[in-house]
Amino acid sequence: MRNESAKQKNTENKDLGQGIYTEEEKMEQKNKYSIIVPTYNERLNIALIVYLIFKHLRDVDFEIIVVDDGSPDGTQEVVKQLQKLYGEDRILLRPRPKKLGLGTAYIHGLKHASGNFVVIMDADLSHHPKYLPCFIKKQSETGASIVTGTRYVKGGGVHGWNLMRKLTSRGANVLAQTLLWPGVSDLTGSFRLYKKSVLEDVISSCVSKGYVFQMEMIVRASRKGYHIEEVPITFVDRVFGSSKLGGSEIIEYLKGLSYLLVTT
Ligand SMILES: Nc1nc2c(ncn2[C@@H]2O[C@H](COP(=O)(O)OP(=O)(O)O)[C@@H](O)[C@H]2O)c(=O)[nH]1
Ligand SMILES: [Mg+2]
Repeated sequence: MRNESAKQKNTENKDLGQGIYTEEEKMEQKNKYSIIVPTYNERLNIALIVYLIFKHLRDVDFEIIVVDDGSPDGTQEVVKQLQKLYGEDRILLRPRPKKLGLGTAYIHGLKHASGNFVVIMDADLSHHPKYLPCFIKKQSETGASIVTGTRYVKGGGVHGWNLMRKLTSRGANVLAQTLLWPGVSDLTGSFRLYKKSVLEDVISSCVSKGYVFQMEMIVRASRKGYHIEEVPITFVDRVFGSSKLGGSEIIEYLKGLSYLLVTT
């Protein structure tokens, strides 16, 4: 009973703006999310993704770190415009001179992150910012070290891929599942939220550079015993620009998989 009325009083006080919060709520308010977005030729997508992040993360402290690898399409010019609009403290542009690959782009972005949580997501809208609140909620409910978006459970899926691409992705995932047993349903996805310290730890033990990086990260995290939770997401194929996934990446993936198999 006493608890009940204390709770009620607490709510009333908050309504009056007197700022009395529970310990848990205080923690949530102190959290800051650094959203790392690697870009290569994303001029047509970057403004939209930034707009959507701001739209969906209203009561959250966050910064967006764009790691652009000297995109010839002028992505950085658009980012500079966005900085004028939203502020340089909310949109950080941390470019590199040339295309150096995704794995090192994350490491580079992470160096500039000031949040205690880091989100990694693609710029091409395949990872919709509407899911960000679900990631944050799942993390705060479970205390997980990593929350990963998954296409392969109920409620998740893939939209806009042809059969070949679906089979490639599914095949890559099933192959890795059977060989590595990581206890996570989507290994090759890259829409994830990490505690910053966990990301720093896991990233420093990863060796791969290309697409296999995503898988290496989650397999190593799982081997290290970190608490990983999943949220279902629908992955929508990019509308603007083109994917950088090609035959050579598939070969690299298979090489990476074999490597993980013998080293983890
Ligand atoms: N900085 C940087 N970003 C990259 C590089 N390669 C791909 N990206 C970005 O990484 C994200 C995923 O790449 P994408 O081509 O969409 O891969 P897919 O979704 O697997 O087809 C997108 O935001 C790309 O712009 C790179 O070498 N450097
Ligand atoms: Mg993509």
